[in-house]
Formats: sequence, C-alpha cells, structure tokens
Amino acid sequence: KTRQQSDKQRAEQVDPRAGASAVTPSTGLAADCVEALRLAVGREPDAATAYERYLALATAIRGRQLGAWLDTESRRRQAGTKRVHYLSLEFLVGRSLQNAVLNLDLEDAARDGVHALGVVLEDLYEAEHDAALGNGGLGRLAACFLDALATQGYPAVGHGIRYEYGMFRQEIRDGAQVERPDNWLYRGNPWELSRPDERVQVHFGGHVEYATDAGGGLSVRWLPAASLWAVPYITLVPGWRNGVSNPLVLWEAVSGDDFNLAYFNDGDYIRAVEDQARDETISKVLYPGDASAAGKALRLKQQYFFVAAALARILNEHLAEGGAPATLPERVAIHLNDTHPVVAVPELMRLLLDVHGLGWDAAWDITTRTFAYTNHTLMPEALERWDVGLFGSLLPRHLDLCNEINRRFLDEVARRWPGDAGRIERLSIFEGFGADQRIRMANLAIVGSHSVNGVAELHSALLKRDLFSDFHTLWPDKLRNVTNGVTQRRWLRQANPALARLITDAIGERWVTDLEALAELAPLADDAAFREAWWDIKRLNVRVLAHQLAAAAGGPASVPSGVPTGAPAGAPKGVALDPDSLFDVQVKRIHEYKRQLMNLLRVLAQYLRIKDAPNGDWTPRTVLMAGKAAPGYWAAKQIIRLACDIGRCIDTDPQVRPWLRLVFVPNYGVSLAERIFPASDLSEQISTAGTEASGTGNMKFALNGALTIGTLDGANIEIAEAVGRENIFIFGLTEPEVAALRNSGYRPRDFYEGNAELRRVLDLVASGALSPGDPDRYAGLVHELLAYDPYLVLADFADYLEAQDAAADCFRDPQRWTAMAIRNVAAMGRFSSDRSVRDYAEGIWGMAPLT
Ligand code: B1H
Repeated sequence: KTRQQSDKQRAEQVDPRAGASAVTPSTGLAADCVEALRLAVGREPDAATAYERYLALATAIRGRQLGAWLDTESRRRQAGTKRVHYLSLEFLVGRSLQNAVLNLDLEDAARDGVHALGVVLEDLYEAEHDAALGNGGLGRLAACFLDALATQGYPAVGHGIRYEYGMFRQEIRDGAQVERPDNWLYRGNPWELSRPDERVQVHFGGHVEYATDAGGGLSVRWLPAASLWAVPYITLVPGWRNGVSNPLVLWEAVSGDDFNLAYFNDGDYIRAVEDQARDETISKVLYPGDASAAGKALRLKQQYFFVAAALARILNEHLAEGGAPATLPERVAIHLNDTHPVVAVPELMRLLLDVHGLGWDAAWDITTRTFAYTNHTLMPEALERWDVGLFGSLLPRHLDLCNEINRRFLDEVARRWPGDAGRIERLSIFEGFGADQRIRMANLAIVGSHSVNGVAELHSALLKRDLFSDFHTLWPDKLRNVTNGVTQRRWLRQANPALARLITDAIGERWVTDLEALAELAPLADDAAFREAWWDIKRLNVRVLAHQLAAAAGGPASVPSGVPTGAPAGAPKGVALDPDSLFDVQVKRIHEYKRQLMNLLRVLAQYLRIKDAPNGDWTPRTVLMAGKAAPGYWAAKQIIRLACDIGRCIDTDPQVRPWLRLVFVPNYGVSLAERIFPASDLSEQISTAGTEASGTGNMKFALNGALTIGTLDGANIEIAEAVGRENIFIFGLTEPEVAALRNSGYRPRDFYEGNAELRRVLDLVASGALSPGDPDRYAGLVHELLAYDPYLVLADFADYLEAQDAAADCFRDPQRWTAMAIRNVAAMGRFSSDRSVRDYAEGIWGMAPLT
C-alpha cells in the first residue's frame, strides 16, 4: 500500500498533465458505492448479487468520468483546440471497469468501496460482459487509439454503432464452431449515457428532384422514401490519470414512427409496426465477417446510418461553437477507419451543397481538407465495391454526387494523361458497366481525402507499389505510413500486473505514458536476479491461465459429456496443462492467409517425431490456438475442426501427451486475450509475407515478454528490426520471394514430394485417421493444398520447422530465453498506440494536445 501511494506521488510529480485540479477525486468513492447500490440499483448491500455490486461501483465511477468530460470540453472550447472524429464501424473495447479504475487512479478507493459492499474487486471485474463491438485487429486498434488520444490529451470523439448484438459467442460442439448470439446489453450497460434529445434524423431511398430556382441556379432536393432516428449513446474514455475524458458516441437506430404515417392513415397499423421493426434492425448486429466485404443492403444501411448521424452532429457542434462551414477543416479532422465509413465523403458534400448552399469548389475543398483515410488490408476480397443499383436505390443523391466527383476527378486525370484510357479505367471511382457497375470505395476514399495511410512499413510500401500505384503516381505526397500500436495501459499495466510491477520497480513508471522508457530495461537482461524474477512471473502467469482453462473445462474428469461454455476443446477434463512446458500460442481470427493450418501441420510433424522416438529428450510444449471463423467461411471452420481433432488424438495418446499438447480455446476475445498474452512464451506470427497488413497481437505478445516466431510480414518486420534478429525467430519466404515464386508458377506438389516429413504429415491428414468417424473430412483440404496452396504453406513448411526447433532449443536454456524476452520488451517503445496517435495528430490531423 505504501508503495502504491509512492507511485501515485511520483506520477503527480513527474507527469505535468496531472495537475492538482486534474486528478480524479477518490474521496467518498466507498460511500458513493453504497449509495449507488441503494439509490441507483435499489438493493441493500447484504442482498446484492455480484452483478449489482458491479453496477453500483460502475455508476459511482461514471459520475467521476462525467465530471472529467465536462472539464475536458470546457478546456477544449476555451482554447479552441482542433478535435478529431474517428469514424469506425467497430470499437472492440472489451471490459471497462478495471480500465476505468486504473486510469482514474481509483484502485485503493475502489477496494475500500467494494470492501464496504462485502466482496473483492476482482469478482466485480469478472462480472462485466465484454463490449465486443468489433471483429478483430481493426476494431481493437480503434479502442487502443481512443485510450491513447485521451491519455495524451487530444480532444477526440469516436463514432460508431451501438450494436445490440456484438461479435458472436463461439462454442465448440463436437469439435466444431457453433455461433451463439452475444446479447451483451441484456442486463443493461452502466457505462453509457443516452442522449435522446440529441437524436438525428437519417434518410434513405426515394429520388432526387432537380429544378432551376428563381435566380437561375440549380436547386437539388432529395425526397427520401424513409426516415429514422439515430439516438446517440455516450461512453466516456478516460485518459491515464490526467483528468481528460473523451466521448465514444455509439448510435442506435430507432424507428421514426412519426414518418411512416402513411400506413397508419391507410389503417395498415400492423404493416407500420413491421416497418418500424425493420428500421431498427440497422443497429441490431455486428457483421462477423473479417476480411471479406459483405455487399449486403443492411451493411450499406449501417454504414450510411452512423456516418450521416456523426456528420450531422459534427457539423451542428461546429456551427454552434461559432464556426462556419468554411472553417471546418481548421477545427475538425475526420478519420475514416478503412472504407466502411467512406460514404461520409458524398454525405459531407451533400450537407455543404444542398443544406448550406456552398458551391462545388468550396465544398470540395472543405471536404478533402477534412477527411483522412486508413487502409487496413491488401486482400482483394476485403475491398468494398458497392453495386451501383443497390447504392442508388438507398442513396440516390449520393450516387449523383459520386458521379460528379468522379467526372471532375477523371477530367483532371485526362488533362494530365491525355488519351490514357487504361489509367482512367484504373483510377475511376466506378468499375464495370450496366447492371455490373460498382463503386470502388477505396478510390472514393483516396479522392476525397488529403491523406491515405497504411498500417505498417511493408503494407504502406505495397499500397504504393501495387494496390494504389496509380494514385501514388498521381499524388506522390498523399500516401504514407503510420505503423499501428497498442496501449500499454491495458495490455501490460492492466493485463499483467506482476510484470508491470517488476518493470516499475526496476525503472520507475514513466513507461506507462512513455513506452520508450522501456529501453532502460535492456541492461537488466544481463542481471541474473532480474531474469529469475522475470521467469518466475511468466511461470506464475502460465499457472493462472492453465488453472482457468482447467476450471472452464469443468475440472475433474467426472463431469458429464458436453463441454460447458468456455471449455477448451481437446483438453479432456482432468488432464491439466503443464505450466513448465513452452506455451506456444496463436490467437487471432481464423483465416487461410494467417496460416493456422501450417501451425497444425507442424504440430502433427512433432507428434510423428515423438511417436518415432517416445523416449527422446523432447522439449515439452503446450500449443494454444484460439480465434473465431466467419460463420460462412468453410475453410476457416475446417481449420478449427482439424485443430480439435488433432488435439484429441494427442490427448488420448499417453506416449505423446507428456511432451505435446494442442488446445483450441473457445471464444477468443479481449478478456481472454488479457489472460493469454501474459502467459505466453512463444508468439506465432506466421502469415504469408505480404498478406498481414500489420498485426497488433504480435505487439501485445512481445510487450508481455513472449518471443516471436514469425515471417517477415506486416509489423513483424519492424519488431525484428527493433529487437534485433538474434532475439526473434524469423523464418520463411520474404515478400519479394513470395511474389517471385508465384510468378514462376508455384507447384506445391514439388514441396510435398521433396520433403518426406511433410509427406507423412499430409498423408496422415488425408488418411482419415484423425477423424475415424468421418474419414473423408480432410480429403478436400489436402487436395487444395497440393493443387493450389494459395498461401504457400508447403513452401514455408521446412523453414518453419527449423525455426520451431531453434525455439525449443532456446527454451531449454531459461537464462538465455529470459534475456531475449527482456530485450524484446525493452525494444517495444515504438509499438505504443501513443506513438501511432501522435503520428496521426502531427502528420495528418494537424492537431496539438490540450494545454
Ligand atoms: C484488418 C480488416 C477488416 N484489415 C473488413 N481489414 C471487415 C476488413 O467487417 N469487415 O468487413 C473487418 C475488418 N481488419 C486488420 O486490421 C488487419 O488484418 C491487421 O493486419 C491489422 O493489424 C488490423 C489493424 O490495422
């Protein structure tokens, strides 16, 4: 306790932002908790459930956040500081209670408060449901950015959708993924604040009327067919102990019953109510598809719905604060998180032209100076291309505007490259003809923004070289890089308190707000006592995780059949994981390009080696895999089945089980990730070079002292540069080698025939022995690999095995392993989202923090 207090004092001395008035009041929190339990929840302390106590504490804390928000707002208005609005279809926030307690420096007070309620704080943390309003890296990045923005005192607002159902809950039944709805709001959400009076009308469909007005000018009227309300819900994002709080505005769709009066007048009451229900499906559910564009009407409606609401709010606030349309880019930056919110470009044009009466050139200048766009993927199937018929039927005015934007843009291109039809075709916002015509949302984003960035050095270089090469030739200064980052507050300080404490004891706690300070750890890699403490913490974290997974699996072997929720498939009940084994972990969405399949094939290779020499001196390993497959993605679901089948085969083999385990952990998400990263020894980052835009899990593992086994892909390259090649297990083809192999005609069968071990593994998978009840289960998968193997699994297999052997050897020397781990953490400074956000603010948004 004394230590915690001295930390606090030090923070107040060291951190210039933690001025006296900025510190969140912790006094009275205990009393506020009891009061909230009685007067907000309506329960006597001795009768309350854990969830009700959680509600009480959350309510007491939210009050303090509201105060900080009002202060932040008045500071911003007074100083006239520019503000960024981050538009994203996903915010993967996870839980909020512990994050708020730590960021507001309320831990001691909350412990006292919760003690007064008769429970321990950790139980209340666990009572909270994850806000899983995102698919994976893209959504979690948005959440890390909000934390970093608030911590550095940048005025910022997130805008997204208040999905009633977040990312589905994954169950594993009979070794296969089953999706269950994530009804995360069913007990209410104490963090959000609804603002029904600030609702915004959103329109769809209908047609556009053009007329010449009295002065001879063209007047345009969009006569929509339907309208509904967007109701904002505000969740506050607290900075780290700096008194700053920024809003995340999530919009809910509510039927505008007063606009569908026609049916009521016709007496068709039931039809009117049905329509109302249909409107409200807009904010019902998060699309669970990661990396492939959905192309569905509902998805386009979701995009326009929240974009229109956000822009209306942004413009209203700007005008209410005394701004004019023309000064928007001086006071406001709007960021487009991938192409999902790119309909914002024609929407802002519509507002400026049709509502505010500006001319085209002025409106276009304002628009392009306001928007910036981040691309998150090179995968062609993820690039959004809206069918013109669908787009025009929902947004007729916007389709007209896209045509006009394109016409003017292509005129410019034609002036520069007269007669270059090919270039015009490639740059055009539209592709195809007639019924097949589509809008290329990435092209619209680039044309409508002043800045376009990729998310890691390699990814940005490939955008310039391949996907956006014509745009790069046209506007050589528009494309740039901002490498992703993660917040060390959640991913180290909160998730791994033991390691965070060890680090702070060694170098102080500056790293919490300045990750570069971790460099001071480097000399300690040579300190035997420090290494021992480090290793012990890792083993302790592994024990905690192993214990949790066993508990989720239902404990003793006597539990009746049917694996309960959260149970690791493949781990027979009662078979505990070995906490001294090498914890080798791949957690991320299941996708072919991420090559979970290559990981599984090497597990089988290891299995066969052990079978060949059961008395060999093997390095014990526990391979954990977790991640969700998009519900319609058959190949990804097969990978999960294969993982479960292999896990079961190993577990039922007493010769192999002491040396090798494979566990597929169900329902990967933010809260599970917070347990897994601290308990990992080896981080699997094995995508085919040139396919993973950045990766952010790679950073979270390394920040928690896991060593990386990985390809030279995405941010792995920058991690390898930072930690040094001697502190990471790099293997596989490089991006140019991948391109060359593909160009020369890749024949996966050659690798099969040239590698006896690979042959045995694939023959085993094809044999049906892994799934005796369904022997043909993997015939198609093996056939595809031998005939096509689009992600070069077979080409990289041998090198991957070698790197795995090197990792195993290294792990047998804990001194050496730990020294490498410490050097990894010491080199993580530039992978903080604080640095990413500063790059955006200074290089793209033109913003400074509040003073
Ligand atoms: C990333 C997506 C994505 N890139 C479409 N693209 C989606 C695409 O719902 N959809 O339609 C959802 C998500 N997600 C990830 O972004 C990259 O794969 C990672 O490499 C990167 O680290 C992350 C954050 O930049």
